[in-house]
Amino acid sequence: MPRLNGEKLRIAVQNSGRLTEPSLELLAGAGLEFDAYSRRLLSSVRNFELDILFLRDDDIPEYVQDGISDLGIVGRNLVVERGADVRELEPLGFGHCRLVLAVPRESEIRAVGDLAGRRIATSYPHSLGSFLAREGLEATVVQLRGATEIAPALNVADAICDLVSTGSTLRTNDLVPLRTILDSQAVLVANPAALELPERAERIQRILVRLRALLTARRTKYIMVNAPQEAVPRIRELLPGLRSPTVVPLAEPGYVALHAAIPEERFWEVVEEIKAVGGTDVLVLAVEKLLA
Ligand code: PRT
Ligand code: ZN
Repeated sequence: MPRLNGEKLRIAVQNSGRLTEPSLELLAGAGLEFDAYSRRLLSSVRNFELDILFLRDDDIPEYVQDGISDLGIVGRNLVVERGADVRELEPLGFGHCRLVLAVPRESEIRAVGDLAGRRIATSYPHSLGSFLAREGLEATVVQLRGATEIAPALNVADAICDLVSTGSTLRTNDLVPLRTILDSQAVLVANPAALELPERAERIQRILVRLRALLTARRTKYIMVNAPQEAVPRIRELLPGLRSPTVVPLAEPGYVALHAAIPEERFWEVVEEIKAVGGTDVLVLAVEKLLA
């Protein structure tokens, strides 16, 4: 059941954990004004018809699926594990991790196929079960609620299936990764029925536009570069900006400044190429919001 037209929109956010700060920072960065210092169950956004619900991350997929909240910010890993019927609207660029199969360094298990007939400890039984089924493997799934990484040392399991971000937990426990079964990050999810109600869908869309403007801006750099006039055609080809770059004449005859917004992932490559064709004095600025 979606929440009814006219009722305030709700977004569920983890109440205390890894995703809490980046989620709130994202909402604030998108221009939503609210007080979250006390982490009550609910906080009202002052300048948008939206309430923020603070929940355990484990509950968020179901709350959004059941329409108690229209939107949620949660790890994709949990959405997949719960098989929640929600729509993923946008990856949010934080909370990156991988669900990984790992074994003790000294283990004779060398490949995924060697897991047949073995015990695998995990708090992701559903994701692991689907992976084993896809691979046509039969293994015993040992369901744990946490501290999966110590299961092999305790001889509770021969392998583990757990989330990894830096890999330091694996190293500390002398475990080595065998295979990644899911790539995850925090995602914005929506109740599918809410997306079918025009008035709710329209408000969800407005929030999405604000979030995307911020996310795109975070992935973009604004660069200004000085160059001799004759290098402009070549530099223009190098700049993958929104439209063509802005070209401004400099006081020094024969010189111009080029301004353009470029994607962060191509930044260094582009700067090197610009310098190679005569560009100098590269100035780089962060972008606050970007609406294409
Ligand atoms: O109380 P609540 O249920 O709300 O919180 P929680 O303890 O269940 O969740 P929390 O805050 O630990 O994680 C929330 C979400 O963060 C997860 O669902 C993932 O989407 C995401 N995330 C990103 C991670 C990690 N990275 C991560 N490294 N969640 C957990 N870990 C754990 C992992 O389980 C392992 O124990 O960190 C350890 C490995 O980390 P590295 O850095 O040593 O590899
Ligand atoms: Zn949790």
